[in-house]
Amino acid sequence: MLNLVLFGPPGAGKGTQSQKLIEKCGLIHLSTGDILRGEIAQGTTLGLEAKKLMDDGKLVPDEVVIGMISNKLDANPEAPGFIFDGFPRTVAQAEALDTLLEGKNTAISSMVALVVDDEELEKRLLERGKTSGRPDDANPEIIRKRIHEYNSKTTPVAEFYKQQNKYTSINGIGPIDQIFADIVEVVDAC
Ligand code: B4P
Repeated sequence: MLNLVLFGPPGAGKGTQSQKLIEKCGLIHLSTGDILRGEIAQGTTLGLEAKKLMDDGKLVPDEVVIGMISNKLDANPEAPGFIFDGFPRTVAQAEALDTLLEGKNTAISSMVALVVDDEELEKRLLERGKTSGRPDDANPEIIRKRIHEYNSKTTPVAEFYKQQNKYTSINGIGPIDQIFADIVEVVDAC
């Protein structure tokens, strides 16, 4: 079973590359950002709570996103593997994911981190904000707050996977197809 974590700051290309990996490898895509935006669109209590935090560039509480991922894993017992996109974003989430996968007799195969500098991230997200309708893409101040959240709470997750010898980083700047080719070379499984 191939279980891949796509890692990187907001705007690094995680969602973009996940779509290409799904087409090639037939894995199940689990994006916590997409699931949360789905909850917001449906106007659920969880969505209303999450919206306040997301619009302000903050992370949603660990227990909320861990519960969402646990439900999705249970809902896909026959999956050939998963792409985790935007999850885990804290060490507590990474530890919880290890436990959830252990309970299913599987584990994370590897983490691929997309490396992109802050200036490029801000440019990409502001560009996407012109059409995405996402409040968190529309305001440079919120984008900088998201990058700050990433630097303070999410970067330690890379260390967590480095200690398990599962971490590889890739240059996330350049043509999307070239970056995808680099990921496929690292993953080497589909
Ligand atoms: P996400 O939905 O994960 O948002 P993201 O990081 O902005 O998306 P992504 O990184 O996938 O976008 P992509 O680079 O593909 O999270 C949103 C919010 O949800 C978080 O701030 C947080 O509040 C909450 N949340 C989600 N998960 C959570 C968790 N686990 N714990 C707590 N809170 C959580 O795309 C960016 C743009 O770049 C696109 O327009 C794309 O076309 C472009 N692009 C991609 N590759 C490019 C390239 N090579 N060159 C030029 N442009 C490129």
